[in-house]
Amino acid sequence: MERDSVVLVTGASSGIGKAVASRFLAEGYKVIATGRRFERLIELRDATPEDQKSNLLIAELDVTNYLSVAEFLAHLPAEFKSIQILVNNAGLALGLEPAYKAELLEWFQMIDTNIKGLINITNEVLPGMIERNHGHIFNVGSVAGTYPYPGGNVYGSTKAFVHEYSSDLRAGLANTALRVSSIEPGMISGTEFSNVRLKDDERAAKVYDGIKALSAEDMAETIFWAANLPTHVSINKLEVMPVQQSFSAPNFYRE
Ligand code: NDP
Ligand code: 8X3
Repeated sequence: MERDSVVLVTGASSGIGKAVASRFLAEGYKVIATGRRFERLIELRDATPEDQKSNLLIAELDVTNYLSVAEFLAHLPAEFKSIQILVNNAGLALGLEPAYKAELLEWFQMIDTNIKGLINITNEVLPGMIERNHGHIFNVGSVAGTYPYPGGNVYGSTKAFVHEYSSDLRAGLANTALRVSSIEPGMISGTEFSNVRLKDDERAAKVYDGIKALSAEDMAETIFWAANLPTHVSINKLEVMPVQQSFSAPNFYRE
């Protein structure tokens, strides 16, 4: 991608999205950084070096609100209109309870954000990419979409959707130059993921005890690398784990 390309990042107010925004800005890209917490986006802008600030557009955007997504994208300033890279990163897990104790409304919120939010944005950005026959869509999935675990419930299922949707999307774009990549990380520390999931900062911090997990910057580097591969190279799916994370065997209930 050319260094002045426009990158749209959802969920740029913290964690991976924020790191992705900063990574691309540092390389001279124009970045549209979005999220619900506008004050966090202002902090991102304040922390951005002066010479990069004019390349950053921050905007409050809830990906679950289809109408405001469409409205926002229809009224982008001219210099930010031609989005070449879309990083569908906004997402969340809520709860780790067994299914029979889970909150249905939390499940709805995960579906609305991780699935419907992701397709809301994609649907709006795609026509422009097709018109220009140029673009790269990154969907942030998770290893939770491949490997089930107790309490994964609807979160894992939404990430399985991200995995499959990325492939289906790419299949439909087969006669174009567009690329679609499902980026599927394992454990990442230093983001707000576990704080949001567990609603308990102390418990959230313990999740990472004794593990050198991935960082948001590791994922930003991965996405930056994939975006800058030669244009004939497509990373369809990429699973990334910390070395200290791996797989477990199926579980048996014995009489
Ligand atoms: P964070 O909680 O730090 O970041 C999540 C981001 O999503 C925030 O910027 C939040 O912004 C945004 N977001 C949530 N809901 C909405 C919404 N309705 N509209 C717009 N933005 C929204 O977590 P991470 O950085 O760790 O997570 C980023 C992505 O990576 C998620 O999709 C997550 O599932 C995935 N992931 C995380 C892993 C981890 O271990 N941390 C591992 C694998 C995948 P705001 O609240 O301001 O709207
Ligand atoms: C986040 C990784 O393993 O906590 O998607 O589900 S995990």
